[in-house]
Amino acid sequence: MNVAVLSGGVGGARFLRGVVAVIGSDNVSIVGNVADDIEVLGLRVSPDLDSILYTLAGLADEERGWGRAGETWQALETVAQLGGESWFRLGDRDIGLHLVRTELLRSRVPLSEATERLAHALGLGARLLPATDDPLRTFVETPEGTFPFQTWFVARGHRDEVDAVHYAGSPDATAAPGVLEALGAADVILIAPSNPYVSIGPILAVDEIREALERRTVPCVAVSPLIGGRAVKGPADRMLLRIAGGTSPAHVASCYAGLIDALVIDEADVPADAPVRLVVTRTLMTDLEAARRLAAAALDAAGAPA
Ligand code: FO1
Repeated sequence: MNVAVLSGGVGGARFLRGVVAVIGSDNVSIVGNVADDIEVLGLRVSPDLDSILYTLAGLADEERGWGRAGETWQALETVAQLGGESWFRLGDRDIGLHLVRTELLRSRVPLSEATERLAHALGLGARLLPATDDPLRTFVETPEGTFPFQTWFVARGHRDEVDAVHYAGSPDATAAPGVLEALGAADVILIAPSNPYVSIGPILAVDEIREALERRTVPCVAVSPLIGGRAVKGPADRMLLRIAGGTSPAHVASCYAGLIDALVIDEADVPADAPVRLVVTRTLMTDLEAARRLAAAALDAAGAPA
């Protein structure tokens, strides 16, 4: 069975670990968000792809939610001492990966190929595909102004309410090599429990990818990132409240209108009045076993034997 998963960073990466635990890594293709990528200190950082790489390679700092475990910060301390840009915290080990990626991109290797090389070097079995090789960046519109994603998220601590999100570059972005093939070959498509606006939204803003989901002939199941209407981490609940008007399963499902056949929700959410079939289970991924159970529930909701 081939499974394609659309995924953002932290929550998505944990879910992916569960998917891989259920069906093995060889048949899993991941379409990752690149719209929160950022250039820092001349280095190209792809936070969501890196969260997936580190998590599936067993290198992630689970507690912090981003970057590598056992990280040290000497390079960044030096940067700060010298008056360089240090608001976006890059650890020493993490910098090693960004150096390799940046060098590859500078020598005109596309992001998809650079990611494949990094994934191979880290021993990933699953295929990790950036949604696009083209420039695609999330901007958030707030009462304080419009900000690039990481300025709002990290520098401003995502405190500003968000009125709208837009994805610069989306009209011209095409799916990266392998993405449409992976979606076309999938027996099941899953949408990880990631933020619908800033993690999955940019992937779906690539027309070819959205159209592939609209045209799908196989089940597509999303997992809600909310538990009892609240985000486990991050601003998804506040964004849904302000942009979609609420945090019920129906509001989450509305983000994926026409694209999903079922939504997996938590026991703490009320399964009423949603435009798609709702499947209730425990969605908090406290450990690998919980992630495995959630992945199995999502696959089951798609009618795929786990
Ligand atoms: N998140 C923070 O809140 N502060 C940081 O300084 C920070 C640095 C960082 C460096 C590399 C990386 O891969 C991720 C990093 N993140 C940081 C997380 C990241 O900005 C967000 O969690 C994702 O972009 C949201 O999907």
